[in-house]
Amino acid sequence: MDNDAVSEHFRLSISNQSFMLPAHKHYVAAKIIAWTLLFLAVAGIIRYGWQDRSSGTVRGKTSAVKASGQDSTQTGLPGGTFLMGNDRAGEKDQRPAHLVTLKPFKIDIHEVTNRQFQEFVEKTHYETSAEKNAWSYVFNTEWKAWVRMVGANWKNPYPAAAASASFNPDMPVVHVSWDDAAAYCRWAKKRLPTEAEWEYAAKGGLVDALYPWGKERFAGGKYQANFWQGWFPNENTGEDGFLFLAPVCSFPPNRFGLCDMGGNVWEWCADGYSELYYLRSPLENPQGPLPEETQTAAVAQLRLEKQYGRCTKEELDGIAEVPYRVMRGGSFLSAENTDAGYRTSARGCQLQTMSFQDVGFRCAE
Ligand SMILES: [Ca+2]
Ligand SMILES: [Ca+2]
Repeated sequence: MDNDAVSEHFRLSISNQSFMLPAHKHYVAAKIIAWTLLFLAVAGIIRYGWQDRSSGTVRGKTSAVKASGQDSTQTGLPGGTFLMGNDRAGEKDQRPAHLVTLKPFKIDIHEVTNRQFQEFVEKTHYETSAEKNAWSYVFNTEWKAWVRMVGANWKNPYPAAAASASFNPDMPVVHVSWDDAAAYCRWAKKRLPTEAEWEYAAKGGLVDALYPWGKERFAGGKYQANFWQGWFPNENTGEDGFLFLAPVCSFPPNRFGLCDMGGNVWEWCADGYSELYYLRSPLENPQGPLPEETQTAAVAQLRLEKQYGRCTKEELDGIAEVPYRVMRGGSFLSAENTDAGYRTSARGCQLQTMSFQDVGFRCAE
Protein backbone atom coordinates (compact mmCIF):
# COMPACT_ATOMS: atom_id res chain seq x y z
CA MET A 1 0.00 0.00 0.00
CA ASP A 2 1.60 3.32 -1.06
CA ASN A 3 1.39 6.60 0.82
CA ASP A 4 -1.47 7.93 -1.30
CA ALA A 5 -3.45 4.79 -0.76
CA VAL A 6 -2.76 5.05 2.98
CA SER A 7 -3.77 8.70 2.99
CA GLU A 8 -7.13 7.82 1.57
CA HIS A 9 -7.85 5.79 4.69
CA PHE A 10 -6.26 8.25 7.07
CA ARG A 11 -8.89 10.65 8.30
CA LEU A 12 -8.90 12.88 11.31
CA SER A 13 -12.22 14.03 12.62
CA ILE A 14 -12.33 17.41 14.34
CA SER A 15 -15.61 18.96 15.43
CA ASN A 16 -17.52 16.52 13.26
CA GLN A 17 -15.56 17.66 10.20
CA SER A 18 -13.57 15.12 8.24
CA PHE A 19 -10.72 16.08 6.01
CA MET A 20 -7.94 14.44 4.10
CA LEU A 21 -4.29 15.03 5.00
CA PRO A 22 -1.77 15.68 2.26
CA ALA A 23 0.41 12.61 1.81
CA HIS A 24 3.62 13.97 3.44
CA LYS A 25 1.78 15.41 6.44
CA HIS A 26 -0.06 12.16 6.78
CA TYR A 27 3.23 10.27 6.83
CA VAL A 28 4.59 12.50 9.63
CA ALA A 29 1.38 12.16 11.63
CA ALA A 30 1.44 8.39 11.24
CA LYS A 31 5.00 8.32 12.54
CA ILE A 32 4.07 10.43 15.56
CA ILE A 33 1.13 8.16 16.40
CA ALA A 34 3.21 5.03 15.88
CA TRP A 35 5.93 6.31 18.22
CA THR A 36 3.32 7.38 20.78
CA LEU A 37 1.74 3.91 20.74
CA LEU A 38 5.16 2.28 21.03
CA PHE A 39 6.05 4.52 24.00
CA LEU A 40 2.75 3.73 25.75
CA ALA A 41 3.24 -0.01 25.17
CA VAL A 42 6.79 0.05 26.57
CA ALA A 43 5.67 2.15 29.54
CA GLY A 44 2.88 -0.33 30.22
CA ILE A 45 5.25 -3.31 30.16
CA ILE A 46 7.70 -1.53 32.48
CA ARG A 47 4.92 -0.67 34.90
CA TYR A 48 2.97 -3.93 34.95
CA GLY A 49 5.28 -6.49 33.39
CA TRP A 50 4.47 -9.04 30.77
CA GLN A 51 2.11 -11.48 32.32
CA ASP A 52 1.18 -14.93 31.16
CA ARG A 53 -2.06 -15.62 32.99
CA SER A 54 -2.49 -19.03 31.43
CA SER A 55 0.54 -20.39 33.24
CA GLY A 56 0.37 -18.18 36.32
CA THR A 57 3.94 -17.03 35.80
CA VAL A 58 5.46 -13.66 35.16
CA ARG A 59 7.98 -13.31 32.41
CA GLY A 60 10.39 -10.70 31.24
CA LYS A 61 12.12 -7.86 32.99
CA THR A 62 9.53 -7.03 35.61
CA SER A 63 11.90 -8.08 38.34
CA ALA A 64 14.26 -5.21 38.93
CA VAL A 65 12.03 -2.39 37.70
CA LYS A 66 11.51 0.19 40.39
CA ALA A 67 8.18 1.88 40.75
CA SER A 68 8.20 5.37 39.31
CA GLY A 69 7.67 8.35 41.56
CA GLN A 70 9.00 9.35 44.90
CA ASP A 71 9.81 6.00 46.45
CA SER A 72 12.82 4.35 44.86
CA THR A 73 12.77 1.60 47.49
CA GLN A 74 9.62 0.00 46.08
CA THR A 75 8.90 -2.26 43.15
CA GLY A 76 5.60 -2.56 41.31
CA LEU A 77 4.46 -6.15 40.77
CA PRO A 78 1.86 -7.11 38.18
CA GLY A 79 -0.19 -9.52 40.27
CA GLY A 80 -1.82 -12.47 38.54
CA THR A 81 -2.27 -16.10 39.51
CA PHE A 82 0.30 -18.17 41.40
CA LEU A 83 0.47 -21.38 43.41
CA MET A 84 0.44 -20.59 47.14
CA GLY A 85 1.53 -23.13 49.74
CA ASN A 86 3.43 -26.36 49.27
CA ASP A 87 2.09 -29.90 49.37
CA ARG A 88 5.48 -31.58 49.27
CA ALA A 89 7.61 -29.82 51.89
CA GLY A 90 7.14 -28.07 55.18
CA GLU A 91 4.49 -28.08 57.88
CA LYS A 92 0.84 -28.94 57.43
CA ASP A 93 -0.26 -25.31 57.73
CA GLN A 94 1.24 -24.76 54.25
CA ARG A 95 -1.26 -27.20 52.72
CA PRO A 96 -3.15 -27.50 50.51
CA ALA A 97 -1.24 -25.70 47.80
CA HIS A 98 -3.81 -23.65 45.92
CA LEU A 99 -4.04 -21.10 43.12
CA VAL A 100 -4.42 -17.51 44.31
CA THR A 101 -5.03 -14.46 42.13
CA LEU A 102 -3.76 -11.05 43.22
CA LYS A 103 -4.27 -7.50 42.04
CA PRO A 104 -1.16 -5.48 41.10
CA PHE A 105 0.62 -4.02 44.13
CA LYS A 106 3.88 -2.42 45.20
CA ILE A 107 6.29 -3.81 47.77
CA ASP A 108 9.49 -2.55 49.40
CA ILE A 109 12.69 -3.84 47.81
CA HIS A 110 14.28 -4.48 51.21
CA GLU A 111 13.40 -4.90 54.86
CA VAL A 112 12.77 -1.58 56.62
CA THR A 113 16.12 -0.38 57.93
CA ASN A 114 17.14 1.27 61.19
CA ARG A 115 17.71 4.46 59.20
CA GLN A 116 14.14 4.44 57.89
CA PHE A 117 12.66 3.58 61.28
CA GLN A 118 14.75 6.27 62.96
CA GLU A 119 13.22 8.91 60.69
CA PHE A 120 9.74 7.67 61.63
CA VAL A 121 10.53 7.86 65.35
CA GLU A 122 12.15 11.29 65.08
CA LYS A 123 9.14 12.72 63.27
CA THR A 124 6.41 11.06 65.33
CA HIS A 125 8.06 10.35 68.73
CA TYR A 126 6.66 6.85 68.41
CA GLU A 127 7.39 4.46 71.26
CA THR A 128 7.67 0.79 70.34
CA SER A 129 6.14 -2.12 72.22
CA ALA A 130 9.59 -3.17 73.42
CA GLU A 131 10.29 0.32 74.78
CA LYS A 132 6.95 0.34 76.63
CA ASN A 133 7.59 -3.17 77.99
CA ALA A 134 11.26 -2.35 78.72
CA TRP A 135 12.19 -5.77 77.36
CA SER A 136 12.20 -7.77 74.14
CA TYR A 137 12.91 -11.37 73.18
CA VAL A 138 16.51 -12.38 72.48
CA PHE A 139 17.70 -15.91 71.80
CA ASN A 140 20.20 -17.00 74.43
CA THR A 141 22.52 -19.46 72.71
CA GLU A 142 23.94 -20.63 76.05
CA TRP A 143 20.55 -21.46 77.52
CA LYS A 144 19.23 -22.39 74.08
CA ALA A 145 16.03 -20.52 74.79
CA TRP A 146 14.26 -17.26 74.09
CA VAL A 147 14.58 -14.87 77.01
CA ARG A 148 13.03 -11.52 77.82
CA MET A 149 16.04 -9.24 77.60
CA VAL A 150 15.62 -6.10 79.68
CA GLY A 151 16.62 -3.01 77.71
CA ALA A 152 16.53 -4.69 74.30
CA ASN A 153 14.78 -2.56 71.70
CA TRP A 154 15.28 -1.35 68.14
CA LYS A 155 18.07 1.01 69.24
CA ASN A 156 19.80 -1.71 71.26
CA PRO A 157 19.37 -4.85 69.19
CA TYR A 158 22.07 -7.00 70.82
CA PRO A 159 22.55 -6.01 74.43
CA ALA A 160 24.11 -9.39 75.20
CA ALA A 161 26.67 -9.41 72.41
CA ALA A 162 28.97 -6.42 72.66
CA ALA A 163 30.66 -6.99 69.31
CA SER A 164 27.36 -6.69 67.50
CA ALA A 165 25.81 -4.08 69.74
CA SER A 166 26.61 -1.00 67.70
CA PHE A 167 23.67 0.58 65.93
CA ASN A 168 23.96 0.16 62.16
CA PRO A 169 21.59 2.25 60.02
CA ASP A 170 21.71 -0.23 57.13
CA MET A 171 20.61 -3.20 59.22
CA PRO A 172 16.95 -4.20 59.21
CA VAL A 173 15.09 -2.78 62.18
CA VAL A 174 14.27 -5.48 64.75
CA HIS A 175 12.56 -5.69 68.15
CA VAL A 176 9.45 -4.26 66.50
CA SER A 177 6.04 -5.79 67.16
CA TRP A 178 3.32 -6.17 64.52
CA ASP A 179 1.71 -3.07 66.05
CA ASP A 180 4.95 -1.12 65.53
CA ALA A 181 5.33 -2.36 61.96
CA ALA A 182 1.75 -1.45 61.07
CA ALA A 183 2.24 2.02 62.62
CA TYR A 184 5.38 2.62 60.53
CA CYS A 185 3.67 1.54 57.30
CA ARG A 186 0.69 3.80 58.05
CA TRP A 187 3.05 6.73 58.64
CA ALA A 188 4.79 5.98 55.33
CA LYS A 189 1.36 5.95 53.67
CA LYS A 190 1.75 2.26 52.97
CA ARG A 191 0.51 -0.93 54.62
CA LEU A 192 1.85 -4.34 55.57
CA PRO A 193 1.71 -6.89 52.72
CA THR A 194 -0.87 -9.63 52.94
CA GLU A 195 0.52 -13.11 53.43
CA ALA A 196 -0.46 -13.99 49.84
CA GLU A 197 1.26 -10.90 48.46
CA TRP A 198 4.37 -11.73 50.46
CA GLU A 199 4.56 -15.30 49.14
CA TYR A 200 3.87 -14.21 45.57
CA ALA A 201 6.66 -11.62 45.86
CA ALA A 202 9.05 -14.18 47.39
CA LYS A 203 8.48 -16.70 44.59
CA GLY A 204 9.48 -14.09 42.03
CA GLY A 205 7.39 -15.58 39.22
CA LEU A 206 9.02 -19.01 39.54
CA VAL A 207 6.50 -21.85 39.40
CA ASP A 208 8.37 -24.21 41.72
CA ALA A 209 10.44 -21.93 43.93
CA LEU A 210 11.15 -23.76 47.17
CA TYR A 211 13.44 -20.84 48.00
CA PRO A 212 13.22 -17.22 46.78
CA TRP A 213 16.22 -17.89 44.56
CA GLY A 214 15.01 -21.21 43.08
CA LYS A 215 14.79 -24.92 43.79
CA GLU A 216 18.23 -25.52 45.30
CA ARG A 217 19.45 -24.36 48.67
CA PHE A 218 22.90 -23.70 47.19
CA ALA A 219 22.29 -21.91 43.93
CA GLY A 220 25.58 -21.67 42.05
CA GLY A 221 27.40 -23.21 45.03
CA LYS A 222 26.89 -20.01 47.05
CA TYR A 223 24.70 -19.03 49.95
CA GLN A 224 21.90 -16.83 48.65
CA ALA A 225 20.61 -15.58 51.99
CA ASN A 226 21.49 -14.99 55.61
CA PHE A 227 20.27 -17.97 57.64
CA TRP A 228 21.77 -20.43 60.17
CA GLN A 229 24.33 -23.00 59.06
CA GLY A 230 25.09 -25.81 61.45
CA TRP A 231 22.86 -27.66 63.87
CA PHE A 232 20.51 -25.20 65.57
CA PRO A 233 20.90 -24.17 68.33
CA ASN A 234 24.22 -25.84 69.11
CA GLU A 235 26.43 -24.48 66.37
CA ASN A 236 26.23 -21.42 64.13
CA THR A 237 29.07 -21.76 61.64
CA GLY A 238 28.31 -18.50 59.85
CA GLU A 239 29.36 -19.92 56.49
CA ASP A 240 27.16 -17.36 54.74
CA GLY A 241 29.33 -14.60 56.24
CA PHE A 242 26.94 -13.47 58.97
CA LEU A 243 26.40 -14.87 62.46
CA PHE A 244 23.68 -12.34 63.26
CA LEU A 245 21.95 -9.75 61.11
CA ALA A 246 23.28 -8.65 57.72
CA PRO A 247 22.88 -5.18 56.21
CA VAL A 248 19.88 -5.30 53.85
CA CYS A 249 20.61 -6.48 50.31
CA SER A 250 23.89 -8.17 51.27
CA PHE A 251 22.77 -11.08 49.06
CA PRO A 252 21.48 -11.09 45.47
CA PRO A 253 17.81 -10.09 45.00
CA ASN A 254 15.23 -12.54 43.67
CA ARG A 255 13.73 -12.33 40.18
CA PHE A 256 11.43 -9.52 41.26
CA GLY A 257 14.43 -7.51 42.48
CA LEU A 258 13.54 -8.06 46.16
CA CYS A 259 16.27 -8.56 48.77
CA ASP A 260 16.25 -10.94 51.74
CA MET A 261 12.88 -12.56 51.04
CA GLY A 262 14.64 -15.56 52.52
CA GLY A 263 16.35 -15.06 55.87
CA ASN A 264 17.95 -12.10 57.65
CA VAL A 265 14.75 -11.17 59.55
CA TRP A 266 11.27 -12.62 59.64
CA GLU A 267 8.77 -10.14 58.20
CA TRP A 268 5.37 -9.33 59.66
CA CYS A 269 2.43 -9.68 57.30
CA ALA A 270 -0.97 -8.03 57.69
CA ASP A 271 -2.88 -11.29 58.17
CA GLY A 272 -3.93 -12.92 61.37
CA TYR A 273 -2.73 -16.52 61.66
CA SER A 274 -4.72 -19.71 61.47
CA GLU A 275 -3.04 -23.00 60.74
CA LEU A 276 -6.22 -24.13 58.94
CA TYR A 277 -6.57 -21.00 56.81
CA TYR A 278 -5.62 -22.56 53.48
CA LEU A 279 -8.51 -25.03 53.74
CA ARG A 280 -11.00 -22.22 53.20
CA SER A 281 -9.13 -19.08 52.15
CA PRO A 282 -10.54 -17.00 49.26
CA LEU A 283 -8.90 -17.58 45.89
CA GLU A 284 -8.73 -13.86 45.06
CA ASN A 285 -6.80 -11.33 47.14
CA PRO A 286 -7.03 -13.23 50.47
CA GLN A 287 -6.74 -10.97 53.51
CA GLY A 288 -6.27 -13.55 56.26
CA PRO A 289 -8.75 -15.25 58.58
CA LEU A 290 -11.58 -13.43 60.28
CA PRO A 291 -10.86 -12.30 63.86
CA GLU A 292 -12.92 -15.16 65.29
CA GLU A 293 -10.90 -17.64 63.23
CA THR A 294 -7.53 -16.16 64.12
CA GLN A 295 -5.41 -18.03 66.61
CA THR A 296 -4.98 -16.30 69.95
CA ALA A 297 -2.67 -16.93 72.86
CA ALA A 298 -5.42 -18.84 74.68
CA VAL A 299 -6.06 -21.06 71.66
CA ALA A 300 -2.34 -21.60 71.30
CA GLN A 301 -2.13 -22.96 74.82
CA LEU A 302 -5.03 -25.32 74.25
CA ARG A 303 -3.31 -26.61 71.16
CA LEU A 304 0.12 -26.75 72.69
CA GLU A 305 0.49 -30.42 71.93
CA LYS A 306 0.09 -29.68 68.26
CA GLN A 307 2.21 -26.55 68.13
CA TYR A 308 5.40 -26.17 66.20
CA GLY A 309 7.87 -23.50 65.20
CA ARG A 310 7.17 -20.08 66.66
CA CYS A 311 3.68 -20.83 67.91
CA THR A 312 4.86 -21.53 71.41
CA LYS A 313 3.11 -21.15 74.73
CA GLU A 314 3.01 -17.62 76.09
CA GLU A 315 2.24 -16.34 79.51
CA LEU A 316 -1.46 -15.69 79.31
CA ASP A 317 -1.75 -12.80 81.76
CA GLY A 318 -3.45 -10.06 79.82
CA ILE A 319 -2.70 -11.51 76.42
CA ALA A 320 -5.16 -14.37 76.14
CA GLU A 321 -7.12 -12.61 73.41
CA VAL A 322 -4.14 -11.10 71.58
CA PRO A 323 -4.13 -12.51 68.04
CA TYR A 324 -1.26 -14.19 66.33
CA ARG A 325 -0.05 -12.52 63.16
CA VAL A 326 1.71 -14.13 60.25
CA MET A 327 5.42 -13.56 59.72
CA ARG A 328 7.34 -14.84 56.75
CA GLY A 329 10.76 -15.56 55.32
CA GLY A 330 12.76 -16.88 58.25
CA SER A 331 15.76 -15.19 59.82
CA PHE A 332 19.44 -15.52 60.63
CA LEU A 333 18.27 -18.00 63.28
CA SER A 334 16.41 -20.24 60.82
CA ALA A 335 18.10 -23.57 60.17
CA GLU A 336 17.41 -26.58 58.04
CA ASN A 337 16.95 -28.73 61.17
CA THR A 338 14.24 -26.44 62.57
CA ASP A 339 11.69 -24.34 60.71
CA ALA A 340 13.70 -23.66 57.50
CA GLY A 341 11.66 -20.48 57.51
CA TYR A 342 13.54 -19.10 54.52
CA ARG A 343 11.47 -21.35 52.25
CA THR A 344 8.95 -19.36 50.24
CA SER A 345 5.90 -21.20 51.62
CA ALA A 346 7.05 -21.54 55.25
CA ARG A 347 4.63 -19.83 57.63
CA GLY A 348 5.61 -18.35 60.98
CA CYS A 349 3.47 -16.52 63.50
CA GLN A 350 3.71 -14.60 66.73
CA LEU A 351 1.55 -12.51 69.03
CA GLN A 352 1.09 -9.10 67.47
CA THR A 353 2.33 -7.26 70.58
CA MET A 354 5.59 -9.22 70.95
CA SER A 355 9.00 -8.23 69.59
CA PHE A 356 12.09 -10.26 68.80
CA GLN A 357 15.71 -9.82 67.80
CA ASP A 358 15.08 -11.48 64.44
CA VAL A 359 11.70 -10.10 63.38
CA GLY A 360 11.29 -7.00 61.21
CA PHE A 361 9.09 -6.12 58.26
CA ARG A 362 8.71 -4.42 54.89
CA CYS A 363 5.73 -2.44 53.60
CA ALA A 364 3.49 -2.77 50.57
CA GLU A 365 1.11 -0.42 48.83
CA1 LIG B 1 24.05 -16.46 58.82
CA1 LIG C 1 13.65 -11.34 55.35
